Amino acid sequence: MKKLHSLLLSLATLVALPAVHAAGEVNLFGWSEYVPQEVLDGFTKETGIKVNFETYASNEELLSKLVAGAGAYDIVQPSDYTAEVMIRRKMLAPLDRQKLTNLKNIGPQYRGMVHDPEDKYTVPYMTGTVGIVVNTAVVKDPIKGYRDVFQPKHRDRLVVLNDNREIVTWAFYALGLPANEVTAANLAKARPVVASWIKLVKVFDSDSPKTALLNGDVDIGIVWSGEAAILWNEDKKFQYVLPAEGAHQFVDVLAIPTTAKHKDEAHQLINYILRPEVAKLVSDKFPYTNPNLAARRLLSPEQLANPASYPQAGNLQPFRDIGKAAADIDQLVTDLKSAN
Ligand code: N2P
Repeated sequence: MKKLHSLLLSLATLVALPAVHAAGEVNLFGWSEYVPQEVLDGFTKETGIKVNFETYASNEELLSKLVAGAGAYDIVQPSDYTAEVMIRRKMLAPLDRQKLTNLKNIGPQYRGMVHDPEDKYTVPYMTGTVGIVVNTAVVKDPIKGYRDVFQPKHRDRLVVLNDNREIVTWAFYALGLPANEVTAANLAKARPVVASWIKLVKVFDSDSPKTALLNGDVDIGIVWSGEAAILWNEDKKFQYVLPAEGAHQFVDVLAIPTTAKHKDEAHQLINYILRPEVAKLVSDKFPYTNPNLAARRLLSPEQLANPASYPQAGNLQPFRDIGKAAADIDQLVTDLKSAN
């Protein structure tokens, strides 16, 4: 009996071996400063699947590289409005829900959202807002909105995201225009505002806008909320303000391109990231708003009290797919920057 048992055991090992060797790889194309390396290492340790990781700093960069390098990426991480574009252009593969057993950890308010009403193509990764950070040790006057930021007295004391859609939308908000009504007439109204604002900015940085604030190179920023949350953790003098005129709320998602060559591995990595203890590691390193409610329950009271990570309700709106107008926005900001 004992012999039979050990024979069966060694048979099992033999059968299992090829599976270990077959453990493949998965190519992740994600935002910079957003996916902790230890999450990817943990996945590789457990599954043997190697994760190749490349980063970008804007949705436009993601789209152009994905088109150019079709087949090179197995998981991408677009913002909601860019996922909408990709779904419309049939660039995303439908997800196999059977393989995403941890999807249940995502809060109901983050399911069936407008960019993917049936949760067919995307899984929420992190959500957040774009708002103002003020170094209150230096800036004493109250900063409530975009117009308070872009004052001549703040010339060369500002860092803002290097993101054309964001910048133009701030001007829309300041003018009282609806964020997603990107018509030629509205762009013409925004143009002089953006032109005057760009002149005041010292640093354009989407990767790590916190750095210029931490170094004291600038005193005010318009940044991703997770960057603001890191600053608050460093020093409470960095206060987060959701602009009174209105602010962008984003949901960044994980999705699998139709051209992906490792779809099974991609599902495995997405499901791994959806585990509460793994999604918690994301919050620990990059304190955005975690849509994984099971992970949120593992966060400390301090993490949940960070006003940039978990802000009180503001005037928040999502960006939507604006079709060809996205190219008009790019053109406008590129022109104004080169004229500067
Ligand atoms: C991470 C930026 C993520 C926010 N660096 C973009 N929606």
